[in-house]
Amino acid sequence: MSVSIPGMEQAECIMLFGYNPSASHPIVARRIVKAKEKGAKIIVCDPRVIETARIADIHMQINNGCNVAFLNAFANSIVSQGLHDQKFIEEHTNGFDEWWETIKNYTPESVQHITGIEPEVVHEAARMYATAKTSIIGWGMGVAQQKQNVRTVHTIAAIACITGQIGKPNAGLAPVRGQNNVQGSCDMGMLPNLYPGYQKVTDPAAREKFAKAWGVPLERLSDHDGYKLTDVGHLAEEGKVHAFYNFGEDPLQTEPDAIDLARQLGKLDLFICQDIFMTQTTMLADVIFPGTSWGEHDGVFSASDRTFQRFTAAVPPKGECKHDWQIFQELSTRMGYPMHYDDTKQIWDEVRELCPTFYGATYEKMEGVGHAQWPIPTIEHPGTPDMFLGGKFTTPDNRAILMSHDWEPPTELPDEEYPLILCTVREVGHYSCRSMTGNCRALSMLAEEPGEIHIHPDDAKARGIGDGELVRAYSRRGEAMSRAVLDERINKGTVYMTYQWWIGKCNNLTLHAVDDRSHTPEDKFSACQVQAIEDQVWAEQRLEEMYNELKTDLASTAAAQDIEPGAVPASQVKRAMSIV
Ligand SMILES: Nc1nc2c(c(=O)[nH]1)N[C@H]1C(S)=C(S)[C@@H](COP(=O)(O)OP(=O)(O)OC[C@H]3O[C@@H](n4cnc5c(=O)[nH]c(N)nc54)[C@H](O)[C@@H]3O)O[C@H]1N2
Ligand SMILES: Nc1nc2c(c(=O)[nH]1)N[C@H]1C(S)=C(S)[C@@H](COP(=O)(O)OP(=O)(O)OC[C@H]3O[C@@H](n4cnc5c(=O)[nH]c(N)nc54)[C@H](O)[C@@H]3O)O[C@H]1N2
Ligand SMILES: [Mo]
Repeated sequence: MSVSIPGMEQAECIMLFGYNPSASHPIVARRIVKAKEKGAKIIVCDPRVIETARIADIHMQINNGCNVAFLNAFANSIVSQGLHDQKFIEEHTNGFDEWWETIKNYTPESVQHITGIEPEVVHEAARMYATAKTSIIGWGMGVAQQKQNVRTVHTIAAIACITGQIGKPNAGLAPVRGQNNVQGSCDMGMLPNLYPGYQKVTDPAAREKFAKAWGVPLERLSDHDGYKLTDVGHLAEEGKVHAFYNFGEDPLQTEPDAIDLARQLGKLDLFICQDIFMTQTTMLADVIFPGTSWGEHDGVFSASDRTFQRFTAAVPPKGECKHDWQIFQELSTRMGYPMHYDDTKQIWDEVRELCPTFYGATYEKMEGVGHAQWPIPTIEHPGTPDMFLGGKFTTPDNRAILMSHDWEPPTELPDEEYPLILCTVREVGHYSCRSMTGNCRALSMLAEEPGEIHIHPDDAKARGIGDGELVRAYSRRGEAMSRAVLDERINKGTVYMTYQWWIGKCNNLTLHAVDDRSHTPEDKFSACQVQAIEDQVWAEQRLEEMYNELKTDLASTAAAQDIEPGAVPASQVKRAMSIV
């Protein structure tokens, strides 16, 4: 994020683009409500009538998968109405003319059939965004989980630049992250192309610095980018990846085309999982390392807005569980590279020493409810709520590069056989792979298997589906049982599932198509069909059976693990595969 989350409250205009904070990030949602109370204009651009749409000044219920077409039209409207900031463009950006070469072809009128939005509404929203003193665009998975995700981000950034809605406090870009510490994993270099602190593995100076600090010969540190998570399955299949160490991730629940992925991961020679619960993925593992949970360890989380916060353990670890960092350290030592830290502070201080942007974020500064917001290059530095102030960007000439792209349709469009668009999202009561919230009784009372599929009443009627009935959803890849919710807040022709459910697993249906740069899967768009189930009594019983079977399997794998560590019998693997 270029802005800070508290700063959102001060903005005069907030545009949410494919982000549903009231379900996903209630704390951010509260800031938006407060901004509204202070008089901010709210624009929501989402194919659903999300909660924030109810307090929005303008809600544009765009068609799914139209992002780049819509944003190009929005940018076109800004320039056509003369709302761009000529001075900012001249002083702080490069490439305007080339950018306009693409954008000029996207009038709101010419793409209305793609976006579904009346041109006058686009013009009004463009005026609202461009003329406010400070505007923020917030986006989430409605942008990230699309084929054109990186291109969409370029387009959004260019819109902020041509209007000068960046480079001043409380105006700019708010791409929110997922979990409490997704930002932290990126900050710490858990990316295939970066060391901690956003230092490129391909940068010889960075490589030399880390090799020296870690006391290893230069050639032991890779000089090229590694593989991305979404590549692991097919690389295992092709025999290019033999071992996979999976840390805090349940890909068989959360990666697309999960049935195929289970088959691919079955080809690994060695599969290690490090988790705090049994999951469908740990069931496939040869070795499971039990880690401690957030209540049992301490460390530092980074929020989406680059804020480091310390957290402390509430209770001691149970049984054989170890802290994640201790597991890594012991493993490393046994593999011939002795590693020893006494505590997380020692690790953190090493991070600070090696990452100039984080240097001033000391444990002392983060004592109690203290925090530190990077870039924070010195001990005295107050931290940076707003980046790029004065229009100074992190390019060699400090000028932003304007980038534009043509719109491309999503990979798998609906057709006669699979006439519905499947869009997969979040819900308020459950979390990601549900290993954590699914083990919480209170939350299970709120929502339980097989989860819901939201369908427009017209689409339900055409299929003889009643509200609350169990249905069969299927695609070219697989199927899942789900419970229909008739919902007028979604657009006709699209169904919505959340990806939390094990029996109602939408990732049996989703498509493994990834953006060519980030390799993020296109979870927001694939084609499917939904079918009524005639015998609802049978379906309810079948649901119960499948759920109990899966829970029993998870428990028995855990028990087997106790007796015979590291040796999951082949029968176990087969069973796990038949469940997914
Ligand atoms: N309760 C709960 N909270 C969570 C999570 C959870 O599982 N449960 N998960 C966390 C994680 S990992 C993340 S990444 C965040 C994500 O938080 P969000 O970004 O809010 O995630 P989603 O609900 O997947 O998608 C956001 C919106 O994108 C819209 N959308 C779909 N297709 C399009 C499109 O083509 N264009 C546009 N403009 N919008 C579209 C959807 O209608 C949806 O409202 O939430 C986090 N918070
Ligand atoms: N169809 C569809 N699929 C999606 C999405 C979607 O919108 N649609 N969203 C995607 C997104 S944005 C995300 S971020 C992913 C999330 O997907 P995952 O990362 O797979 O799911 P999580 O539930 O966040 O957590 C993964 C595992 O971490 C474990 N864990 C929790 N705390 C700790 C710890 O301290 N140490 C260790 N070792 N393990 C721990 C949990 O028990 C859990 O099994 O899902 C993606 N999948
Ligand atoms: Mo996420």
